[in-house]
This record gives sequence, structure tokens and C-alpha cells, in this order.
Amino acid sequence: MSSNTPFEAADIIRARKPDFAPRVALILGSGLGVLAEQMDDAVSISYTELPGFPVSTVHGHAGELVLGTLAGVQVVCMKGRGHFYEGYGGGVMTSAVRTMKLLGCEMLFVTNAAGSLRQEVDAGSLVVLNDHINFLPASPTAGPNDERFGPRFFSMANAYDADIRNLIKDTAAASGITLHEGVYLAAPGPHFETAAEIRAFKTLGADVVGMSVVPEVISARHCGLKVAGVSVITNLAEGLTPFPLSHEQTLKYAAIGAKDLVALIQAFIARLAQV
Ligand code: R1P
Repeated sequence: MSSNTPFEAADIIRARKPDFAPRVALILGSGLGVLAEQMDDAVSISYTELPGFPVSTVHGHAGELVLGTLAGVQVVCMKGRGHFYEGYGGGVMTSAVRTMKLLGCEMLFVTNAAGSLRQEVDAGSLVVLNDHINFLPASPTAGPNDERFGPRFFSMANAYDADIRNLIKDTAAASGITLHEGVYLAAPGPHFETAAEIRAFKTLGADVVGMSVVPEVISARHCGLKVAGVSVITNLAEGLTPFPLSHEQTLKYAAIGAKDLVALIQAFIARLAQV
């Protein structure tokens, strides 16, 4: 959709923190907003003040944009995201992602809470994403194309940048953090998946399942942002666990996994400052 909202949001952000030149944009998923507490010189702006930013209706998504410095690097951090199931449609995150691009970010680092399709990768684990499968009903780039941000047709090869992923894996190894790797499948939600769906998704090649990430990754690749992604596993997926799934469980285990996630991202950003 052709819209000036990303330009309007970028102007508001620049006015709130002059000379701010972020390299990295971070999106913090369910219960993962704690990372923003590690930022220095932080300025917070409510999504309600930013045109095009989806006001979060989900517990664990603060709905604040935080501008500041993490491990010596200027970053912009979305504490919470909008989801397809909240009724915003497939382009739920497009304007926000384009705003990050206009601010000068080179990279989008997405985080999320997800279910694991691998029995050995249990709650509290981290999984670096190497690709995705889109089970949402539409692309965020369907509809009229806004040429100011990217072309009509674009490649999703190397969508989760291999060089960045290797740097994240090296960082995890050097920090003593166990990091798995896998493919994220986006389901529409808000209901959790059935056991039969999970069996099907596993056959298709998915390792983790959630209800986000993909719209923002597609939007980021459209406008030329490099992408990194890490899931915090908050549960084994339906059919792999006797425990009933709930958002309360998501938030409980996100808080546990967030400790390693925060350490990993801080160490990664510190390394990024050297390259
Ligand atoms: C389910 O508990 C919620 O947590 C995850 C799922 O996608 C769903 O929205 O949220 P994030 O993907 O935003 O972390």
C-alpha cells in the first residue's frame, strides 16, 4: 500500500531523539520486552503516538518503541508487535518495518515466543531461524506496490542472512549459550495448532511454530533490510506434550528463556560493533 505513514513516524522519532542513527532494529516478542531494560540513554515512545505502528492487544507486548544504545551500538527496539490474528491483516507490521528502514537501520532482528516441533528442544531453549514457511493467508506485500520501498517482485533467498546467523552462532558458542537452529512456521492463530497440524508441519520441514515473524521478515526483505531471527521456545507443540497450551505458559517460559536471549543479543551486538 502506498502510504506516507512510515515517513510521518520516522519524523516523530527523529524529533524525539535528534542525531539518533540506529544500525539495528529489534522486535521483541511475547514476554521478551526485558531486553529493552538493558538499553542506555533510552527514550520510549508509545505506539499510540506513531502512525502505522500496531497498538498491541496481547499481554506481554508493551507497545512501546525504545530508542537507545545496546552494547555500544545505537538500536531501535519494538517492545511488542502486532499479529495477524489481532485483526490488522497481513500488512500488520509493514509500516513499522519501513519506519526502521527510514531511520537508517541495516538489520532487523526479530525475536518471538514459539512452540517446538522437536522433542529434544524443550521450553526455555533458543532457536536461531534459518528460514520460514508462511501459513498466513496473504503476503504483507500483496496489493499495490510502493516502489519507494522495494520492487514488485523480490527474492526470499537467504531471507535469514547466513553471515549474520553464523555470527550469532559463534557468539552463542563463545558465550556458552546452547543455540539450536531451525525453520519457523507462521500459523494464523490465535488458537494454538492441532496435533494433526503439528504432524503435518513437521513433515513440511518446520522446527518451530508461532503466529508472527513472517509478515515483518517479508516486509524487511522487500525494503532491503537484512534479517536475523531467534525463537525462545515456550512449549513443546500440541501432540508432543501432555500439558495444555496457554498464553500464560508462553509468558512463563519466555521469562526463563529471555535470560539467555538477552545475553546472546547483547554479546552479538557487541561483536557487531567490531565488524
Ligand atoms: C501465543 O502465546 C503468542 O505468543 C507468540 C505467538 O506468536 C502468539 O502471539 O507471540 P510472539 O510471536 O509475538 O512472540
